[in-house]
Amino acid sequence: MGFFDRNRRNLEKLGYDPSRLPPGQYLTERFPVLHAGDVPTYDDLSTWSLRVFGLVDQELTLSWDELMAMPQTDVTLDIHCVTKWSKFDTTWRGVKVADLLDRAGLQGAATHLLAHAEHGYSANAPLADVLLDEAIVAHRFEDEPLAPEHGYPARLIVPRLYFWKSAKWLRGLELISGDRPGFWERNGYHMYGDPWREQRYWEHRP
Ligand SMILES: Nc1nc2c(c(=O)[nH]1)N[C@H]1C(S)=C(S)[C@@H](COP(=O)(O)O)O[C@H]1N2
Ligand SMILES: [Mo]
Repeated sequence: MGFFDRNRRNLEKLGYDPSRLPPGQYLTERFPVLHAGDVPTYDDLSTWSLRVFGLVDQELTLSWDELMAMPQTDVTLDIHCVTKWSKFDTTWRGVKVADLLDRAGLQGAATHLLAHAEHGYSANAPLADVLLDEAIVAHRFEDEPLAPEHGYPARLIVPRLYFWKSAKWLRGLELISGDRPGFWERNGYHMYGDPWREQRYWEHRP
């Protein structure tokens, strides 16, 4: 029996419902770090801002303090990386994307979100997925500020989709009409990325 089968069988022994693990994934207790490029450093959050723009009535540029002053939500979720590790019951705190979009005035023509991060990283997701209650701009993980390598000061959390959609070092939320590929999507990853359907890569790659 190979590593993946043993890992899956071990779930029950650990007290987890094995159906929580999507196909082709293994469970880890660790928190691997995965990204392209360097980890940005922030000496001073007074220069940080989060821009909400595109198909909104009122473009927003929120300061760190303004983001912190918004209602805060705690979410618990299982994360699934396209490189096959999953981690259960991670807890995050942050501001609902839905609240940010309400505040900016989401326009009817918007169908998708393109998240923008430091160093030009981006990731797309349909609006329906980022309007879920668990979709947040997170600034705490397991009751601590985010570690630099996990996205400090803030990252997007897109529940239910592969974790590459959850952009670390988030700086912008762009509302667009029609789908547009982000960084990994332009490099062969799936436009949607549902772990339960193993939508890892494009089905027809050039
Ligand atoms: N800004 C940025 N966010 C990113 C990435 C990246 O390269 N840059 N990689 C994504 C990928 S592929 C994964 S699996 C997760 C990993 O998050 P972690 O390092 O906190 O585990 O971050 C996602 N967010
Ligand atoms: Mo990933």
